[in-house]
Amino acid sequence: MHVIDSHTGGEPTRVILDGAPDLGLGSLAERARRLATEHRSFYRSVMLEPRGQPAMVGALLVEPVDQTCVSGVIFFDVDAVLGMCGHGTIGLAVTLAHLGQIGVGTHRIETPAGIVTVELHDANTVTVTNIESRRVRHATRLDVPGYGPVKGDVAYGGNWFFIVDPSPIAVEPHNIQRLTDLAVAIRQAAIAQNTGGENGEPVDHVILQEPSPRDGVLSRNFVLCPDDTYDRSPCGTGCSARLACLAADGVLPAGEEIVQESVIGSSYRLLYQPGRTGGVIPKITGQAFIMSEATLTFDPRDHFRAGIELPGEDDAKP
Ligand code: PYC
Repeated sequence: MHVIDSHTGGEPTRVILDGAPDLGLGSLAERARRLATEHRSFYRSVMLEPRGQPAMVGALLVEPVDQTCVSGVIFFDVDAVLGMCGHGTIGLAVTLAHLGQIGVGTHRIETPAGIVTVELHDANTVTVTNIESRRVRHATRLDVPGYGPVKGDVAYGGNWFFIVDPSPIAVEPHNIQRLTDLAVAIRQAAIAQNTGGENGEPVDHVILQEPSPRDGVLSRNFVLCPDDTYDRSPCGTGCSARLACLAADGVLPAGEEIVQESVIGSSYRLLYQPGRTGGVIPKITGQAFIMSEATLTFDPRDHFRAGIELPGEDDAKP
């Protein structure tokens, strides 16, 4: 299995070029469902330590249905198949450029959440135009065991986010463990209290947000991913959900650019245009860098060939 690893603002992406199971035909959403239900051990083996690393997102290249797209892609982390992934799309565009498959310019990529476009500005800098993003609940209250009531918005940006602004815990690197514990408790409460998308979609990510102390940077976030790691980048789909909230609150006009940073200080430039159905079309600009090109091997004699699975770990999530 050949892979290329990159990182976008510190968040790793592993693009799988070959050697993955055949997901058959159908829409990308159907193939993503098949990956999630029939090939869980495959994608976990690629993401888990020692072959993978915490916070890594996989990007499986598949044939697009829409032949105007340069590629189809299904993203996943160690715990879930994702609808879309912003940092992963930036990493994918830089990887396709590295392989000589795309050049500077605009290209379409098909994801389970819909078609996104990437504008490659140079070898590392990419603007992703995401699918239409929307806020579905405003200032909704959750009772979070161990923490009490927490208010936040539920918004969609290709994944489902519960967004708390301002964060009750300072969004600082020394607080990462406390932020993680709070965000996990919020996600569990959102699921238990049926506080998700319009059609019952469960919240899969949590954002704890606050103003940034840095000049020219609007805000800083901590983003919890489905695998309980935090996004080292400001999270492209999370920024999309956040833009939908800023637009719905009337505090950010269409076309005005802001800068969003992550808890480790990596940043994206963001803006939106109005969407067709009342939401926003986000544009996210960031940079990715290639880190390695590798061949993954799965030696049958290796006790840990499927990754390190600690007892109870794979069934601990809600
Ligand atoms: O950038 O959208 C994103 C993302 C989702 C999970 C990790 N990164």
